[in-house]
Amino acid sequence: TQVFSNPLTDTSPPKQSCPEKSPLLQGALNLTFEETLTLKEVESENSGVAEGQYQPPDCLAQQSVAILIPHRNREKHLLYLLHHLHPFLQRQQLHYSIYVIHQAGEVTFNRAKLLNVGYLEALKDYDWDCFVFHDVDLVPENDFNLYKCDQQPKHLVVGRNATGYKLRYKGYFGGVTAMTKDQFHKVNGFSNTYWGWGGEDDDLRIRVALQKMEIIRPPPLIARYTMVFHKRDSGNEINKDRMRLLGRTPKVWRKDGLNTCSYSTLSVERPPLYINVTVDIGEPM
Ligand code: UD2
Ligand code: MN
Repeated sequence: TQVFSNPLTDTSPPKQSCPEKSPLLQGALNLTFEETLTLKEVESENSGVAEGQYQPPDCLAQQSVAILIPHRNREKHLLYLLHHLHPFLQRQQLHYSIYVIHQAGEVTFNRAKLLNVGYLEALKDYDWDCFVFHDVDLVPENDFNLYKCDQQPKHLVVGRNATGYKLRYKGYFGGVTAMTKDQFHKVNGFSNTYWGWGGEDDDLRIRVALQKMEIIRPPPLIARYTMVFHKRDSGNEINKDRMRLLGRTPKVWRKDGLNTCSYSTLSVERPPLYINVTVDIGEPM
């Protein structure tokens, strides 16, 4: 567990809570994606971040938030996201850490299981209030889109550039979502059984509905994202089994999720801007 100040030696006056609404917010942002951007530059722009973690310097954050990013072979997207997300979160006056959960090896990608691993690993560092499950290629366009948790699970991507900023379909719950520690625990996390592209976000929606929770969204003009262009990755082919899996979720969710997520952590590295958890999550059965 991270210690930020030593109460025995710290003589600074106790901090006040940060205001309900941060005075630093700017609203709609002008995003850039420079081909020549480097990690060194992003590091020097974010000197307040250490080992992936940040605290507002002069007030006590309203929430402590772990950002979890599933990742493999998308280094450029990760760089763009770090570049935009760090200042964005700092303007929101949050205490946060960014975790990148990197799937080792070449077997089929499993976004949902990586996010379960991220939740379990992040809780070893700190008792986070809130978890944001975040695609590596989605950059938020407006900092009124608060990365805080609410009374109900929150879907932060109403629209994005490629789809005319419209909700893709009713109930859509992909891309970027925020759930409290308790909300996510209550649904037993994500399913571990979705290998390849698709279905895992709908599965989470079913779990949320089974707990009589309701998905909330910020206003469409705020919940906007730019998705960095990409093709389908090799190793993440469409999951043809996803409809069948979705049919059995109500029966199996208690026995498929956080409580059955087995993996081995290969390394946990802490470069300045994120915590890099490299994990072997096994392969489809
Ligand atoms: C949609 C959803 C996404 C997820 C996916 C289906 C949106 C905006 N996003 O994304 O949340 O439900 O469909 O699984 O609707 N990744 C890697 N390396 C890989 C493959 C995937 O890092 O080789 C990660 C990365 O964080 C990526 C995410 O997985 O953003 C989702 O994969 P995608 O971007 O290929 O899928 P997409 O855009 O259709
Ligand atoms: Mn994508």
